Amino acid sequence: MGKEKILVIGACGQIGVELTLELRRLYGGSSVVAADLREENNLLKGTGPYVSLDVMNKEMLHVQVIRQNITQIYLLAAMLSATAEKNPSLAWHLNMQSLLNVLDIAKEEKLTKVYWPSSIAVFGPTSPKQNCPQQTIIEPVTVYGISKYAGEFWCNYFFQRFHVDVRSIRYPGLISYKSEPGGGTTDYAVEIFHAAIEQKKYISFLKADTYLPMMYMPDAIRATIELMEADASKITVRTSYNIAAMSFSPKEITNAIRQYIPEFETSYLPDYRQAIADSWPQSIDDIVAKKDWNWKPEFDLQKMTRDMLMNLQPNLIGS
Ligand code: VAH
Repeated sequence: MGKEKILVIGACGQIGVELTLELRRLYGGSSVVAADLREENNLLKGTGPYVSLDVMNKEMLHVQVIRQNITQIYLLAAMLSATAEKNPSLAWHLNMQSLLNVLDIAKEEKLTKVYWPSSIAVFGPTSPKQNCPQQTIIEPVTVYGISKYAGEFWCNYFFQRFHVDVRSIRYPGLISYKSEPGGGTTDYAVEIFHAAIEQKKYISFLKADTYLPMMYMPDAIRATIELMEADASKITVRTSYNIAAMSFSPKEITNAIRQYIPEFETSYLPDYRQAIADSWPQSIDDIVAKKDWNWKPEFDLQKMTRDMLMNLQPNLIGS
């Protein structure tokens, strides 16, 4: 196989920044082209090529794939759950057409691989709340969940029908310190760290006991790359893999932070995002990912909290 050339679309988003940096660390800066509608993220500057690109402009995207000799595409651009509820038709259009543009081009240009993230948001209120399995009743009630579940079937279709090697993971809520999340229902779990450090208090838009599946970004990035590097013969799921690391509530993460910032206080003012969170499972069964490609998380709530605070406010953490 010739030298791989990766295009990361949505490279300036919460996942995109860290995924681009890790792909460049593994494969070399010049082998990973970062693309986004937005201005290049400061953390990416000087680490490899950057192109301004609108994934909804299929012709322009096709030109870039050919011009840059792209062999793999990671498509991370999407409108997340909370924002999508405010713009249903725009969210559906962006989340679906971007994927169809990429899958069509991958088929035409015979790309070696495509990555596209799904989410535990595909599950709805009729799915099991605890240890929600890979295959079960799946009836999404959010635009984001509907678009991600539909996208999973498009991935499976392009694999079965056109042999496009597209792979996908249903991410839990992701927590990171390098780049801001954008418009998600789980974003409270990132905001709370910044509020704890800066104001010593936080107003949570979810109730104290709202349990959700969550994951620290380093685990999510490693899972993505392990899935993409797995031998194709090991991949038995061509919709999207469940993966899990931990589940916690706003109350629990507050207590974890208070171990380092004792005076930190959280108050609770649920908003429209509470109904979105209540429609999702509280925990995920990822036995299939463990079996197929040896998935294993490394960060739990305590380890994540320590790492987040160590990176956001080093003097908080003793030796
Ligand atoms: C969101 N962070 O909140 C995303 C994620 C499981 C949630 O997909 O929309």
